[in-house]
Amino acid sequence: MAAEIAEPVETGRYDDDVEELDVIIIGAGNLGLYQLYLIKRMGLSVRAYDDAGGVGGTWYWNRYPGARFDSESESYGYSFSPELTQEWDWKEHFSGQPENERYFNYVADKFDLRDNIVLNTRVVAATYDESEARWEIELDDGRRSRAQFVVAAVGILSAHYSPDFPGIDDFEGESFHTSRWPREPVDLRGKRVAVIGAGASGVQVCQTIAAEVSQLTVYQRTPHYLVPLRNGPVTPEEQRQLKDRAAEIHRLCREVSPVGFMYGPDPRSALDYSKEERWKVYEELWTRPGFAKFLMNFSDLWTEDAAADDYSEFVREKIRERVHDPKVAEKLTPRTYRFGARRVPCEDNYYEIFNRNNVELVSVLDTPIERITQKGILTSDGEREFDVIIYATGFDSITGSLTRMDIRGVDGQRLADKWTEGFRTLLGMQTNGFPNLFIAMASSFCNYTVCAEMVAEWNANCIEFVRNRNFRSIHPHKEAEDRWMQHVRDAASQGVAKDDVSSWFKGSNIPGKASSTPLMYFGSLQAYRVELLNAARTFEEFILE
Ligand code: N01
Repeated sequence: MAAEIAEPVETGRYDDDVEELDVIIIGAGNLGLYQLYLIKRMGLSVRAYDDAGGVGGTWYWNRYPGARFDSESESYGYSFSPELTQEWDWKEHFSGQPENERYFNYVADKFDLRDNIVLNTRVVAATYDESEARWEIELDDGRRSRAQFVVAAVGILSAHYSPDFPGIDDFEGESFHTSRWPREPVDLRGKRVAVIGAGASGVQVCQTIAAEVSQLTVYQRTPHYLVPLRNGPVTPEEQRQLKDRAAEIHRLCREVSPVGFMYGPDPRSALDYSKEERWKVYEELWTRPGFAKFLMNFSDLWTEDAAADDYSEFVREKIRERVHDPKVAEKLTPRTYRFGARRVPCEDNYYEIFNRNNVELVSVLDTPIERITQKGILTSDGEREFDVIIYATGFDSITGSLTRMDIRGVDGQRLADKWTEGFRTLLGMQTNGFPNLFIAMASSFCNYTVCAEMVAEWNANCIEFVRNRNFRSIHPHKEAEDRWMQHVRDAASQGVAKDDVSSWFKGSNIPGKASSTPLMYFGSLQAYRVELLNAARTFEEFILE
């Protein structure tokens, strides 16, 4: 049943130098594919461009060993088509990259999207023509296309980031970034491998390769709180039950869980119970797969300081139980911020790899990386030699993939200039001075597909509204942006969200990036949905021309 991964094909057709369209979509990943489906269904001319050689976005690029969902597969799959949900069999509860890539290819085929997708093609610039109220985009091969609307479905984590270590080009071995992993298999067996970065990507790589490499050295800066994933195959009986429950699962994700998962929080307050009672609840939930162990937990773990402190100590205790050497365990234990202040990665056997003789943990807080050398990595305690260096150093999130393009709005203003002091939008959807540009970031803090579907639907409705009412363009008032950005700041000012730790949620993981305003919205998904519905009720926060 699973679709084969299509070979990269060039599907765009150009009769003229400049193709005229109704809608241009930048990106053929999770959000872009659904956006394309919706726009096609409206009968508009549309093309999606993607610099990847295939569809799937994140699940095309992040093909490093061990890459997989940490949302339950059935909640990460689209909900818009009951037929698709019934046809597609997820093989694992937390599906791996190869199957995820097949899923998005299956979607592209099933909904006949391929003819509208141009692969291997990067959008380098987009310029708004005020006199015609149309965008013109320039592609990396010099071709151009024009459309009334542009949906930048470029993904929240697609602009990969590599620190500017001195000597990075001197290294004579092989180097890879997790997010630009080659399509051809990389043989790491018996090699001396360094992994720089210990976030979700680094953790998945390390636990997957530790047993096959001759030496693994993990360069960690800030330790994460990690929770066990507890993945497993979906049995035929579970498959049937999941399909029977599909509508309910999708409703839970959209309407009940504050963060788009298939389970809701316990409304009780942790602080109403004794420590013994609380830790009994934590222990019971700890046996559950994925995020359930904290998303089904007391609802105030994130908002009440004392509750957050308590749960953080519980998770620290779990780390100490699994790592034999107390000094190594201490290096792996977060002390400077609370559980949930950064995106929590899941793991299978990550902590146990540090009990192996061939794995070493280097805390770059104690011994900073000074330079990359011809043979390996030099830290303040000396040089270690490697055959391979893997950079698991993350992303210039949310804004990075937009500001790397030359996007110019009204009066030639550059988007990158507008956001020098920080990210400014209304609802993460549009920004003043850039009419008819949909940022399409799914930037509510939640299970990605759940928010991505809402965002794509909002964009499609908005485009329909503008066209049906014979407006030329839409973009938000500055005052509306001010209101929204204050709301975003307020939502991030409570509980663990206010902890001071480097995070892609805020942009503080990138040196020099403005990080005073969060890039993500930390209110509940339901609050975000109400904001979206209200905005589309009257569009009074928008300038319509
Ligand atoms: O990136 P990260 P990621 N010197 O930013 C370190 C999603 N995702 O690719 O913590 C030394 O989390 C950096 O150190 P520090 C998920 O949403 C999902 O791992 O900043 N180290 C950190 O350890 C996730 O949150 C899955 O101090 C440096 C690491 O690099 C998001 O993607 C799987 C450094 C970067 O960690 C990003 O995850 C994978 C330097 N100069 C990813 N600069 C799923 O399971 C950076 N680092 C679905």
